[in-house]
Amino acid sequence: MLKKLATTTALLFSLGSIASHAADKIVFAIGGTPNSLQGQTAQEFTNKLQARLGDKIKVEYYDSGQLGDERQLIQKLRLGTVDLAAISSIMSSVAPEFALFDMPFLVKDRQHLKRIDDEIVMKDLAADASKKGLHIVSTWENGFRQITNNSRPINTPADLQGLKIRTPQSEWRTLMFSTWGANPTPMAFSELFVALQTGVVDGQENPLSNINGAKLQEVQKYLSISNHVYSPIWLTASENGWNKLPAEVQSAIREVAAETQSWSFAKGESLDKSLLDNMTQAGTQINQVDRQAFIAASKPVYAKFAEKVEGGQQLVDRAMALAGE
Ligand code: EAX
Repeated sequence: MLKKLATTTALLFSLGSIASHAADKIVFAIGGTPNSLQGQTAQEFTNKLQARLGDKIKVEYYDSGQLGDERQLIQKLRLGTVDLAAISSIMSSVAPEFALFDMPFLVKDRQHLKRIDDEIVMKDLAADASKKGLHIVSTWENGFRQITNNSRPINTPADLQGLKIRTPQSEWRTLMFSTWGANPTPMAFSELFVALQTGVVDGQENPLSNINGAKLQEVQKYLSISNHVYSPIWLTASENGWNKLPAEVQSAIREVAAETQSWSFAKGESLDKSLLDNMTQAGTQINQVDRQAFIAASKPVYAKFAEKVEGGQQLVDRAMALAGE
């Protein structure tokens, strides 16, 4: 009897583990809203991947943090309850080298980003993430980030003095904003609308498509175009989860993700233009920041990166050398 019970238990366990790595579905989740660029990109990827995989495997896609914010999604990747997730600024909390993308005014344009992706992200940063158990599949666009707030137009860092600015849960983004004189308040994106509406924070910084996707302009008066950071968003799996996928599913994901990259850069470029027009018409007060004043005030952030992250200075130098003319 005891033996039989033990055998049954063993059988149940093995069935359980087969079920949790079932090859018949891929769970994919993001934190952003459906009409943000990351939401549109993730939907595009889901549609193409589903078409490519056919009926055998169902791609189950969840947006708007339904399965958790990005921090929780990283945990779920590790646990194996989520197979793929789009992870943005908080990637530097997993592997500090990713804070390269938190060096203000480093990425010049999308061509520059593409070169950084090929030469640095996929060669070096992906290896750094891998050591922490995460597998970077592809780099998509979250976007060039801009500052909004309810107090005044931001022209120079002095205008940020005393303002409570929500940042993602990234120590580097908070360092950037405190270096500029603001009072940074990290929180999950899903909590942001209410925090702005109730005045818990005065402002925030995000790409236009995230601002528009979450209707933040309804609770913000001023938009200051700063392009202070280009945030990529990484299509990410856990190393364990990825290695369990059949080779043909891995290559389908990789190839569809690479096609989606070009789609996301092109879409990001067009949204940056159209959304600015939308927001002007909606009555948001828009200005351009004094870029030189911000660059001058950003030196301590670069210095800290070189000091705290092993090989940090080299990463910055290599990324800058890829800027072209
Ligand atoms: O889904 O937390 C943030 O501000 C990031 O831009 C995130 O990607 C939003």
